[in-house]
Amino acid sequence: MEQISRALDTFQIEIPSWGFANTGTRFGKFQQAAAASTIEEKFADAAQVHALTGVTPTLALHVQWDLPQGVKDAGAIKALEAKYGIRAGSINPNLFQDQEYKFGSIANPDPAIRERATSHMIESAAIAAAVGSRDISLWIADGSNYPGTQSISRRIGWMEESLSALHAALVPGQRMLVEYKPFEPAFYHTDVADWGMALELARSAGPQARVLVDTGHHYQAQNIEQIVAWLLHLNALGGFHFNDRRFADDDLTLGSIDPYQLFRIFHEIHEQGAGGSADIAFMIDQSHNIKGKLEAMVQSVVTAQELYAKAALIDRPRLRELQDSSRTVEAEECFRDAFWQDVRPTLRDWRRTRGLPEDPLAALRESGYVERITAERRERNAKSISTYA
Ligand code: PSV
Ligand code: MN
Ligand code: MN
Repeated sequence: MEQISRALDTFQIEIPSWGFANTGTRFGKFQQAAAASTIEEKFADAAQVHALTGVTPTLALHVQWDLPQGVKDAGAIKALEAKYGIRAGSINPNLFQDQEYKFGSIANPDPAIRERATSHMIESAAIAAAVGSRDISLWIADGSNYPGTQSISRRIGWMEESLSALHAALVPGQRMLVEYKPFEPAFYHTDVADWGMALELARSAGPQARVLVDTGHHYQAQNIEQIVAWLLHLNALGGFHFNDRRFADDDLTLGSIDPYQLFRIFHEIHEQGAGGSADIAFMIDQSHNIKGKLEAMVQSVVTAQELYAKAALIDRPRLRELQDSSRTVEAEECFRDAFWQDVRPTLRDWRRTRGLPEDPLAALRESGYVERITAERRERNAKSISTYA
């Protein structure tokens, strides 16, 4: 109980504004009457998740979707923070939706487009400063679809220039997180395709830059926990986007396909004594359209807590001893022993002693919140056909 409590007391996880909105796949989307379509609704939903779980005090914002007027919207965000008791979390510039980004944003061969993309990132840093949020989270969707059609090597230099310009605009304490992804939307080459590229770009940008690991952004056989171990070792891990997948970047709810994967990642964090470190931003990045948005978010938060607690339970001194004497099966069983433990009763106690509902999902159902927002939002959502609010 004590071990679990200590781990959980320092565990918080950020939830994404877009996880409450109607989103879809490349092929279409199934609209949900209860989906949030205004920034206020996203704050309201986030506040509900925080009231039920107690561990989601911040909401990640996507600039184009949530602050369409840029820094001018910062005042409105501050007002929502005060009203709902939820703080703005990471600020995500949008470098992928404008028509002019067809051939890239900060790696576009057109210097005028690179310049505008860079200004957008710098404005995002200004938004972050205005709302008092630390991290600017960068997903560079740039790439190309056919061999020979873009200069892979010149684009590296353009990205370095642009990211250095952003770094120069950061205020002390701010961080820029560089997210990588192997493919999609580009299908021949992606400019920031893996952790090596992200790490090098972060390093060349400067000391306030770190790497962001999205669990859905890897090839199938890749050992993600090993990447995490290396990034921790190099003091280069800025944070995570958690989600799960079966095939590619499926954005399914966290731990739904392979909970053991996330357990192994959390183990590496505890192993290097980085549990509870404010320097590692735990964030959820999921946007499926089958589960109810609120239910899916609560489910993911609870699953994250369970897996984090399980990983904290590993008998580390014993494991080290077994590893050092290469007792393979015993070491593996020591490791798995923690994974197989049912931590849910302890989690219920932990919640009760903190005045939280023992079963946040059941409490969500009993609260009637989803029914209420469904009734309130149904008519407007039925009329809306846009993907993102
Ligand atoms: C891209 O696949 C990504 O993971 C980035 O983090 C974006 O900001 C997010 O998804 C948008 O849904
Ligand atoms: Mn992501
Ligand atoms: Mn993704």
